[in-house]
Amino acid sequence: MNLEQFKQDVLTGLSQNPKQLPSKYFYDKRGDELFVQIMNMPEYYLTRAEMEIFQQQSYEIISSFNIQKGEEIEVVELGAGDGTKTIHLLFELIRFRVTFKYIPIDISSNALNGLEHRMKEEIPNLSINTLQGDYFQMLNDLKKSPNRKIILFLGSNIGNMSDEQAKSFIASLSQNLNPGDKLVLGVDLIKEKEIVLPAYNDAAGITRDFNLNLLERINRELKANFDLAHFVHDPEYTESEGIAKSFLKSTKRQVVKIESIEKSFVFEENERIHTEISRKYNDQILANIIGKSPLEVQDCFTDQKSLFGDYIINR
Ligand code: AVJ
Repeated sequence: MNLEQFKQDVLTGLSQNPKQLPSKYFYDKRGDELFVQIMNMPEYYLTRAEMEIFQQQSYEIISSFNIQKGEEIEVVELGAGDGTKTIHLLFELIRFRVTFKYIPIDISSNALNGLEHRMKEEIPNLSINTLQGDYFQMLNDLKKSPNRKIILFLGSNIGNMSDEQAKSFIASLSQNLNPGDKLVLGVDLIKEKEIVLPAYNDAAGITRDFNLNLLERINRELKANFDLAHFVHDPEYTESEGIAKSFLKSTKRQVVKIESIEKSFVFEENERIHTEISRKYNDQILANIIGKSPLEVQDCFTDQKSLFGDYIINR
């Protein structure tokens, strides 16, 4: 992570009214660890629901790819993850004797190395080609390949984007695909507050620690003096909007100094910093995101409780 960019983003975000910080900065070493804990907590249904889809419907998912006899494909995953969902899909491709290459793309070479190691343990003769770098840069390089590509963007990772950001992401993605390529897009589905809000406000306080860790990171990396005892985790969700939002709320009037940018920021009592959005989807919202791009929805696989959806989208 680039320190100058981090300084700039913190300065810009905290100078705004209302204050905000980009959620991508959650993921330092501690943040990565806390996110693994989040995925394992009882309230965070997303990971289990998508896992169920891949465990139970990988055959139907690969059938939707319409792979021809003798066709070679490339399975390109955006964001390395831990591979535990993807492996079900790869096992199914192997069972049907499909020739494929697995190409995970991530900005973290650490994450890629871990993933490659685990995948090779499960599938010793797996043809895997990890790519470290920017998604679109890498996809552009892959565009030359004559083989059809299946792009995986799982885990509701698109959820952290605003609808505008998601639209431009989908537009850039489609520009880097060839006709016939497909996208498997994993999204959390809109549902009642009683289920969604606890996923972002767990009883054990792991999500609170995850959110507050952002301030700890700023303290450490930008020499700031946020007093974590005077900020609280403050999430909200309304089903009509379909967006879970996380905030850090100042419990008193306080001034925070950030030495490395030579700036101080005043926080009023109950003033909030907006730290994350987690967009939930349905067919209409996805249709709006896809808009006039040359993509079209083919199918959607959901878990038995319809908590989560994996959309099959055609280029
Ligand atoms: C990694 C974006 C899917 O929004 O559900 C989990 C991140 N933040 N708990 C999500 C997250 C707080 C997560 N995504």
